Amino acid sequence: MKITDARVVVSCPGRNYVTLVIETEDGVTGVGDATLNGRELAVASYLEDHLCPLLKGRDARRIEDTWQYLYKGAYWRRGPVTMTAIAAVDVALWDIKGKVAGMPVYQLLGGAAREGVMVYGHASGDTLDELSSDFQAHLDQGYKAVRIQASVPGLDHTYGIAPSDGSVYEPAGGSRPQEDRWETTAYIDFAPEMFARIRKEFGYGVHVLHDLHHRLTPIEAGRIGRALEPYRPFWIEDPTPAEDQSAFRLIRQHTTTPIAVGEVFNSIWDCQQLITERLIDYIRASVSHAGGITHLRRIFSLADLYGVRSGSHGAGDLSPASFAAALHVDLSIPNLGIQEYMGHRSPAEEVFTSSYSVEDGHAHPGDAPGIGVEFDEEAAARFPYEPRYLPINRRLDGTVHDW
Ligand code: EZ4
Ligand code: CO
Repeated sequence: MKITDARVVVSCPGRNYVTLVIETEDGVTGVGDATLNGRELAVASYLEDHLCPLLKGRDARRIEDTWQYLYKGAYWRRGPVTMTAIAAVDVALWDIKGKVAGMPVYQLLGGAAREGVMVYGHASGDTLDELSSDFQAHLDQGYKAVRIQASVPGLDHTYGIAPSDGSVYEPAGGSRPQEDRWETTAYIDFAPEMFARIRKEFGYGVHVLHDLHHRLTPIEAGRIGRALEPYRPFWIEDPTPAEDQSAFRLIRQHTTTPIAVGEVFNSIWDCQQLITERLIDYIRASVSHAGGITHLRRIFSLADLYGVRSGSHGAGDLSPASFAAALHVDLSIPNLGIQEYMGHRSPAEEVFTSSYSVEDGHAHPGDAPGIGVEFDEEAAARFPYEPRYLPINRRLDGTVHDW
């Protein structure tokens, strides 16, 4: 079954998405997400200029061989651009395989290991009162797990606060990066206050998560983890810059608060030490940034050996094609932890039609053959690419800090 065409569509239905479309000689089409927030065109070029010419004429059925051919064949290993491009090819090929078999991809991965995939939504607010009413709104929608973020008093532009118009949080914007402020001293006592408020009001029957977005030193992270222990977070996410794997030994010495890391990871090598030394509890690698279904399953299998569970990234910058692919993996692996779910900004639904559903705090990929997402290229053409950057962070004295 020869691949006859592979093309890349860059569009902005609510935010920028890069979508790979692969077509076979018998007219079956597969889609994969190649979006890398703020660096979209680099992946588009990697695919268009380097991978698409190699795909034409290959056998679409040979997923593993194509993965190895593109990974080992590049010689230059790993990296977000390469691994996002390979992921898009991999997901598009799984989509084709499912459509040809007449089965949803999760059936090809071994079938459902559970009824549904627990997801967490995002509650946020400029004040703790606003956070609390957003938290209640999530409970009303059926969420069993909710991430909490609130503006830190004294700091401009705290990470993770959704706009008041109700649209999905999206940090990228502007033709130059917005500049945020960070100072750990302003934050370190605020986080326990925020958790105390939520637990006091809503009790312990709901999972509560929090994202530190790579901003602390290891010893600060140890302190925060310990201070939050009485409020039993489901996890604290990305406490320190995640490329320094050995830093997590220090955090582990100080706290039993579960740790989730890995949304910026793109290969198993980024988390080998974190997993095998049991330095984390949840691995947040995603289908679209970590080499597709083929490679993510390898990461989750390694994690399973060490009691580490999955907790895949699922922000709005991962397109419906990635979210759907994630659900097929989540439904079929033995060690699901939780799946992030933010939804997508309108008018993404005019471009992507999806078979997945989210109900009562649990998601299901649906039973459409393939990944269950149809991509409308004509609709996408109505929403041209808009250059946007992720923010940068500065400390109060002006030093550039991790965002
Ligand atoms: O900042 O996806 O847990 N979710 C996150 C996200 C990331 C964005 C970056 O593109 O940390 O909001
Ligand atoms: Co995060």
